Amino acid sequence: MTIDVATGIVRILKQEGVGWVSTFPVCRVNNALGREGVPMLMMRDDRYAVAVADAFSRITAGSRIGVCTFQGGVNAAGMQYAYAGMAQAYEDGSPVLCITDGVPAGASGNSQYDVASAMKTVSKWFGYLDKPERTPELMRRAFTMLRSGRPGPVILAIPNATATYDETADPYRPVKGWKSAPDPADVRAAVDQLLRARNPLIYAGEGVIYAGASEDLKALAELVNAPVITTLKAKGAFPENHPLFVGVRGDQVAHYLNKSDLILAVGSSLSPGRFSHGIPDPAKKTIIHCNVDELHINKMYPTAHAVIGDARLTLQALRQEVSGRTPGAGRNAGDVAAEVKAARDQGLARYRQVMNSGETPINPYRVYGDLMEVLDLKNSFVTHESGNTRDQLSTVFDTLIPRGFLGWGNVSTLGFSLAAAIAAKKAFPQRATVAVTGEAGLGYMLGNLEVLLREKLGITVAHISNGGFAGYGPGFWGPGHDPFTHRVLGPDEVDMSKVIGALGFHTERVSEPAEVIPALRRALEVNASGRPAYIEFVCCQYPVYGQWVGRGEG
Ligand SMILES: Cc1ncc(C[n+]2csc(CCOP(=O)(O)OP(=O)(O)O)c2C)c(N)n1
Ligand SMILES: [Mg+2]
Repeated sequence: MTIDVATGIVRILKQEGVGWVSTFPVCRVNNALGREGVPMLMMRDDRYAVAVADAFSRITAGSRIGVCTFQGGVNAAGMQYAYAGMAQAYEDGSPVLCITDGVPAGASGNSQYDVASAMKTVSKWFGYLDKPERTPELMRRAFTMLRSGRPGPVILAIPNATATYDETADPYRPVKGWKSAPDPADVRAAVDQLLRARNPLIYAGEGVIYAGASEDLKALAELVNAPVITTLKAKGAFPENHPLFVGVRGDQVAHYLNKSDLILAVGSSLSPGRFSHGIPDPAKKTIIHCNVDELHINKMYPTAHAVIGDARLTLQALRQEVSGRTPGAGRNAGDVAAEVKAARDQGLARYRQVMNSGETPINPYRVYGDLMEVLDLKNSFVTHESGNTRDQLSTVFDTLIPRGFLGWGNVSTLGFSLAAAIAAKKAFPQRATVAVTGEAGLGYMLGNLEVLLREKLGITVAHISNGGFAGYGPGFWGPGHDPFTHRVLGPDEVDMSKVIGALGFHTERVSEPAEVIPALRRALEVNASGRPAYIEFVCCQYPVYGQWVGRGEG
């Protein structure tokens, strides 16, 4: 059977279980998506087309691959705008598939912007379909890259979507994806050190979530009786009501990072970027680094022992080795759980206090505390924005299931929370879904709010409305830092609930702390029937949250 390239790609996507594709027009593959009956989620700009697909891959831990299309080729306007989304997916290692038009043969060098070189900087793999017969080959490679090894975006450029080939010549079979198990000698060496350590700390990264290894992480932590911290992106990899859970950030996390003599890092790059901890006094600690590949080994800190392989297989091997060495009993280390509880209680005390605050304007922690009370934390999804909402929620929000909360951003691009909430609704339609944002994130989202109405996505946008970029307030980062770029029109000047209400959202404006819970309940109830909601919480600026440790200035 002779078919055109676009149709071939779409049929392969169907074979790979792709149920919908996010897009911003125009991309020639879209015609075949329409003809073949694959729903398109049309966003209102190209960056969000990428971000929704990216977030879908993250939220489903790569078990369902998010796919997007956008404009490319000679008129790469869409791609230039989508670049921000791809850069973010690349930065955070998200296995998203981006399909775009390629520059046709004979047209290279026509525009200033060079598609191939730009795309190579933001992808794990960039494929250019230079011959229609290669459609199955490139799709196989794409899904191999997406489902195996270190996750990252794959970009395919299709220069001629209407060229034809024989579909039966190289029949496509879905790609399974492969995992690697660690070298047993490395596992033994790691466990030697682990059992010798006085104060080991488990440092869990997002690789644990991608590997579906949360249960194994819990079992290992219990076996070695060691406290656990997670990165922002791994928040939820370990149940945050577990007695061994220390936190993502906060004084108690700093305490354990400082106190530890051994760090067992699993599924984390250990890169002290903008939004993660560094390792304080690394030369005085033994760092055991379990990662899916070598890219991050010996990167910022000397690795004492690397254990290279899939996080789940690694954790299982470590468990087995520890059990074997300690006749099933694990590591006897005293009452670690009681120490963790005391440290957590102390570290969280000042936040717990403001979670009950009756002050006006409302303290943002009051909103977070009330949100935790209203939501079923085992059947909901919350995400933050760039700014104080990230810093505050990652300090106090209790996440009980993997991806009950999406932490994101090695660097964090404003506006992603809306994309994350949309993707969460697509992934788990039954879960209450809340994006918490400040005014900067809201500004990025505004054009895309229409999508929620059109697609009947019952999501609540909770706006911590504080009239400015609170983290950039005068003097917050010391004299001279950004005090000139922090004020925007706030709740006294603009009523965003009216603005967004006029679009068709259920909206409320809440100024009284006692109204936070009832307003959230009303919003979630409206969401259940597919209507989006926006709540403006009139809040004070309160740039107080747990700090990142061991990174110096910056
Ligand atoms: C695309 C992008 N540009 C710039 C930034 C830098 N940035 C981070 S937070 C922020 C302002 C946040 O202010 P707001 O949304 O009001 O949140 P608040 O901290 O007041 O709660 C800015 C400009 C960013 N994260 N992403
Ligand atoms: Mg603000």
